[in-house]
Amino acid sequence: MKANFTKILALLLIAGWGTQSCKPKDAGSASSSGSAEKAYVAPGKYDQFYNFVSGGFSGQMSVYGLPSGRLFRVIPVFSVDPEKGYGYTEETKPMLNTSHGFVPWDDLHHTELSQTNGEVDGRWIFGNANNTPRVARIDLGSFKTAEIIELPNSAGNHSSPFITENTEYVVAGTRFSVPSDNANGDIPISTYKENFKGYISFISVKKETGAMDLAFQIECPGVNFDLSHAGKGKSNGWFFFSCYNTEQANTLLEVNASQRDKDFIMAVNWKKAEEYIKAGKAKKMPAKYAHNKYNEKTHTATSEMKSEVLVLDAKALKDICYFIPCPKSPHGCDVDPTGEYIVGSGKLAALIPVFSFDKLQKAIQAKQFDGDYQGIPVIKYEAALYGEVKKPGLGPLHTEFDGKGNAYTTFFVSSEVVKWNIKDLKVLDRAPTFYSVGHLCIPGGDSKKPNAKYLIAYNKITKDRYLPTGPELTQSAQLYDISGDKMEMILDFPTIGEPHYAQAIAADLVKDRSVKFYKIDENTNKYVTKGEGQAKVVREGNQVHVYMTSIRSHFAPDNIEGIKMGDVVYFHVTNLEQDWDVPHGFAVKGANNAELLIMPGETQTLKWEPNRVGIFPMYCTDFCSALHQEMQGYIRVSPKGSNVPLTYSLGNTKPVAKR
Ligand code: K7E
Ligand code: CUA
Repeated sequence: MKANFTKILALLLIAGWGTQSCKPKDAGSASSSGSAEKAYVAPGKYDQFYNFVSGGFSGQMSVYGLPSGRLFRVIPVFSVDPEKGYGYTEETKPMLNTSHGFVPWDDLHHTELSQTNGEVDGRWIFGNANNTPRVARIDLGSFKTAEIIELPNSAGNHSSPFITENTEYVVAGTRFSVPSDNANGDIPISTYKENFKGYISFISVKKETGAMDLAFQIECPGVNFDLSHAGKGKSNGWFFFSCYNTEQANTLLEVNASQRDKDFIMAVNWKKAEEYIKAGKAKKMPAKYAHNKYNEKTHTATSEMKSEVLVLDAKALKDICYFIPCPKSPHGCDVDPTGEYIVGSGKLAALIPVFSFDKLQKAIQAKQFDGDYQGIPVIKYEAALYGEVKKPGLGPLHTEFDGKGNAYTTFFVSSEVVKWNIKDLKVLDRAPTFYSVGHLCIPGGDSKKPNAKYLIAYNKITKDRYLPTGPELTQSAQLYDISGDKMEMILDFPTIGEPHYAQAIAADLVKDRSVKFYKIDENTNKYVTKGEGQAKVVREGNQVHVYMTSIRSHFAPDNIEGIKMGDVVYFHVTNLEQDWDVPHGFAVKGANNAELLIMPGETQTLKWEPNRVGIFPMYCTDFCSALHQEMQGYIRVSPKGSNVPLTYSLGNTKPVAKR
């Protein structure tokens, strides 16, 4: 019977993925013009919310306004971005350094805003790199990636970057179990069960500055950690991770990791883990991981390679990790605003189990265990279960909360959002999505205080919803008004990359902290030029450093001669503007590089190795004034060994460069 059930669900999943067989009946419907007004934000008016949306395989995070759905910015995080020079300038290259060297891309699935007392505070937002495991912190003053930390002993950092209620920790669980980094990894893959381990990481976050550090890891059985959420309120001090592949399969997971009737949610007592760390119970493990920081004064990133991590052994310590059975291949793992209810969403389950934190605590005290799983106690399902939502839909993935006692769960296969009551577990409303929704977001929807005016569904497949654009169609977001009893769709907009999780926050908590420009007096970049009079060109062997300034509407200098073949030229361009919204760009013909896009008061460096003799134009790429098109210059490149002296000028001045 069980096997049959699994087969049916598997078939449904396949069908849903490929052909839209589960397309809702009223799939053609759009929001009516009346409800469209609710999403209308008049030209010149501000939106009520910022929406920070993960870009999936774009590796970036995009920022939209709600309710308008207008795109404001794409923040480069894990992927190079030629538009902004991120990962191309000498200053930003170190941000993408890892133990594998420079990695120009990643897959960002989840965004998580910093919290104070369980409420979103608008200071930072975190993002996870799913491929080469990393966590990034983005500063919501500058909307720039401020810090990236790599995670050792991990592969596929998926259950991340979820945070505790005062942002004490950002956690990250490994999706792929792997042999630990310091073990011999040159072993048969079929020895998974003996040799592969699952590590979860706790990254500490400094209260004032946001500075991250890898505080400790916990070594756990080799399963796949999928998602996680921190306890809050009464369950603060605990973390919950969904795990699948408790079968420990290493091949054909779609079959082999769907065998067991129940997988697990792992409850982690992180306060206890902290005590063990203090008591010296962790072992120091050699590990290699990069920690990259961007400095707002030098406008330069640095990358430091770390060599050690503290590891606690869940099995030996016995009381920091517990497994709670959860049907079946759970994905989302969400905790309600009170901290009492933990919702597990089994992708192949026909119900949603809701666990009770109080019952979990009692079960632990009374040792209501069903044996253990590789040395970790397994709590009896019924002992931790509050109840089950019956027949909610097909393929539940993720749940958010409105703070009024309701939960909203997405269903990938049946393409819908379902609203249900947490207390009586009754379904209250369903709304179709177009199509195959993954994550959803309610502003503050995973915090203690949701701001539940809107719900946004992020859809994987759009099929016939937009104009065709070749073989790949856009993914999309759909906005619902949830202020009433029934969900009402009011807007539908395409997204950048593949959206997974997103978070939203009241605009007032972010907009006033926005940096307008950088003070030129505080610029301590090694190559800053604080005025046109200090602009210069300096030769150091075959390296030529151009200390250049930009201001509306010229560069200083704008004529440079005496560059020779074989030279490596560094243009250190300082934008002298001290006004909001006046970046200058900088590009040179033939440079194997992106442009620079330099914010007011900032210095950025473009490296150029000319490959031929001749005259090379350079120009400003950002339309900065009426005479932007005049903001240009020339560089003369001569043959190696030529005796053309190194000179530079602006207007009539033509000083000879000092050696
Ligand atoms: Cu469900 Cu990677 Cu959070 Cu996507 S994950 S949907
Ligand atoms: Cu500066 Cu255009």
